[in-house]
Amino acid sequence: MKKFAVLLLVAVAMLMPALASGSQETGPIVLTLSEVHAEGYPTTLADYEFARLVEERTEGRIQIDVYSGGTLYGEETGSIEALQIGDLAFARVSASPVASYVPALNVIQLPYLYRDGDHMWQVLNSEIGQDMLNEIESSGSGLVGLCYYDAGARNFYTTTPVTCAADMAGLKIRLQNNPMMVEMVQLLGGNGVTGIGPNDVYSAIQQGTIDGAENNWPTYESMGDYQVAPYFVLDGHTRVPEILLASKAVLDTLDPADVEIIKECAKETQAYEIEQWALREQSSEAKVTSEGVVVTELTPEQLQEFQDKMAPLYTEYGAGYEDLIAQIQNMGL
Ligand code: BDP
Repeated sequence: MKKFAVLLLVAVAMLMPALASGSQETGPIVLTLSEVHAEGYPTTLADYEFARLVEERTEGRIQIDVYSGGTLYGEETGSIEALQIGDLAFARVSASPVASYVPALNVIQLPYLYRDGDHMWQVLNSEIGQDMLNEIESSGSGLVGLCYYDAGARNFYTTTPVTCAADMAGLKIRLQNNPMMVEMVQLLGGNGVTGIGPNDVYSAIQQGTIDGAENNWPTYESMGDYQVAPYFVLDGHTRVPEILLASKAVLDTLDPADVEIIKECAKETQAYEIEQWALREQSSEAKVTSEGVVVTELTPEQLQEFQDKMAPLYTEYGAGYEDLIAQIQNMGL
């Protein structure tokens, strides 16, 4: 007993200097942010801007390291699950896979919900969008929604021409990990394929595992998918905002004042990303069309066909949110 107490004292005495010097020389808290997009992509630029602001405002107490190109997690569901258990601090993801953890998010990404980008931003910047963001945190998902970013409109692109909704029949289309999106393609008579990260879509098309996918101009261009699936139909089925997520478990370990700074900095990067987005959307469209992509524009009747076929999603995924959907649809009218 005596011997043990002495040993304990010795151990504590040996540890003391280490602890003391550790606290004196403590460097910044280093947090990791996962991003599937490449360097220079609008969301990646916004991630770095977020990291820069946080480092500046916390006077170097918090450093955020951005890992782009899906090097940490090739699939956003992987990063979301890492956030939930506190293995990762931040992930910039699409709202689409987040809906599997926070189902209410499907409401703000229903097909043909918004008239255009301005309408979407009006909704996201209103109480509706902010309530949705808060819902992520209060849902018990272990996730914290920091802000939204723009991701334009999503369109189908394929290895064979699609000129109307009927042409989608039988096509294998890669989708984000979201059952609502899988059903959307099924309603068109196609087969939705999930489990392929955005950086692997190109090779899946090349190998014939899928006949196409769907995305916005910048991702279509940046991932190189246009080289293997050159038919792009402007059906604009969804506008799915991006979300910058944080891990609740990680935020809980920080000084609450620093958490406030993090939240404030994230919000500030939204305008920056929207600016970068507008530029990249234009340049990506110009690039792929100059490189031989066949763009199909739809007549209002043809567009209506896509819309009609997808309408059952409103009943299924909008159940319980009828008033909210009507409020969104009427906003700005
Ligand atoms: C892009 C989003 C990205 C998604 C990707 C996808 O920016 O977050 O992961 O689509 O389809 O538009 O997986």
